[in-house]
Amino acid sequence: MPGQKIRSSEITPESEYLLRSRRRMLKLSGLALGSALLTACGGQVGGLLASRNQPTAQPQAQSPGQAAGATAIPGAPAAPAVSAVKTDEQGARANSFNDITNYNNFYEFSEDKEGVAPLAQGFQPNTWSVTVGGLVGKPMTLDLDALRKKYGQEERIYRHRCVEGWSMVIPWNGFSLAKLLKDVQPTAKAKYVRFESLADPKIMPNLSSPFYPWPYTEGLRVDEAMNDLAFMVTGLYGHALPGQNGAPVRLAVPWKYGFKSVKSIVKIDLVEAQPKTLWNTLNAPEYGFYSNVNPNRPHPRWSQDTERRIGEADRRPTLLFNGYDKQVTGLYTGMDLIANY
Ligand SMILES: Nc1nc2c(c(=O)[nH]1)N[C@H]1C(S)=C(S)[C@@H](COP(=O)(O)O)O[C@H]1N2
Ligand SMILES: [Mo]
Repeated sequence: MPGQKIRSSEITPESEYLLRSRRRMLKLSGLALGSALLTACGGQVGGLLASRNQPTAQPQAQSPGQAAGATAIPGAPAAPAVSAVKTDEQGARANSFNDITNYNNFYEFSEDKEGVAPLAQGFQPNTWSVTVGGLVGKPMTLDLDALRKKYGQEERIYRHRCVEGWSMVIPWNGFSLAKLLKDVQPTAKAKYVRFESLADPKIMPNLSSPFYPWPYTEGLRVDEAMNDLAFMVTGLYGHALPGQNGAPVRLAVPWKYGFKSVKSIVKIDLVEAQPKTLWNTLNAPEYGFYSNVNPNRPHPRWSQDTERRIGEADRRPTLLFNGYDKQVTGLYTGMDLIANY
């Protein structure tokens, strides 16, 4: 995709803080600096603040049929039903299929955003299933086909804001998480939902990294999870969800930073206590449990005031709750959003 490459070094990766502990470990183990381990976090600390506004090509308007390498969803309608929920920004154009599928954070594969897609080729998830259990009346295990048959597919065009300071507009296909949760009948004790990603070392090379408490886990409060915006994603641009975007099913929680939108989900549990999450376990001061998009609460190492929309030259202001305030402020009435970051 000539002219559309966005270098990973333009942003400050979430993995950046690991650099120091890696240096220490490498020193201890007597390995030379500059090894392949370090190049994964090639960006400089503060790279975001250096504001490299390099112009990139505008995303091409691309119909799903033109998307290279995309597979049709078996049994899915050619054009998924367009949602009654108007979630797209006025005048915003969705990012191209190429942008969305070649610039990815999926650390189980790689810490290099452009390195994920090649590694996730041939990722064949159709036989995987998702188990929903814990504090529920009716536990369920469903594979991708069963999920699609039971819950259908609608389109949601959502803004996606990564904590690293970049964003995209993505036309997802899927269904509201609330539909699935209602079906399993959470008990009165259930206060949180815990999500767990696939962790298969045969297909995910970076699971060998000792720096992460795999498997990738995330969590939401039950009322957040029941908000209609919380979306179970099974497709993209009318196609099966590519491996690099979190096949067979991933979450999209558009009012929170991207890392809350857990990929390749194999397990969903209703639980009583606030679940541990991968990023919060690694670095609690930087990555809180809530992680609502909030320009008023800087990340300890960079501002969250603005963002770079992939495909745009200039940074744009970041909005509270990523602009979804009308739909979600009710969830946080009376809560201090800085203390509960
Ligand atoms: N299992 C898992 N889920 C994950 C991640 C990951 O590394 N592993 N990265 C998160 C981050 S930081 C972001 S920004 C989004 C990226 O989603 P995308 O590649 O589809 O844009 O996925 C989130 N979900
Ligand atoms: Mo992210």
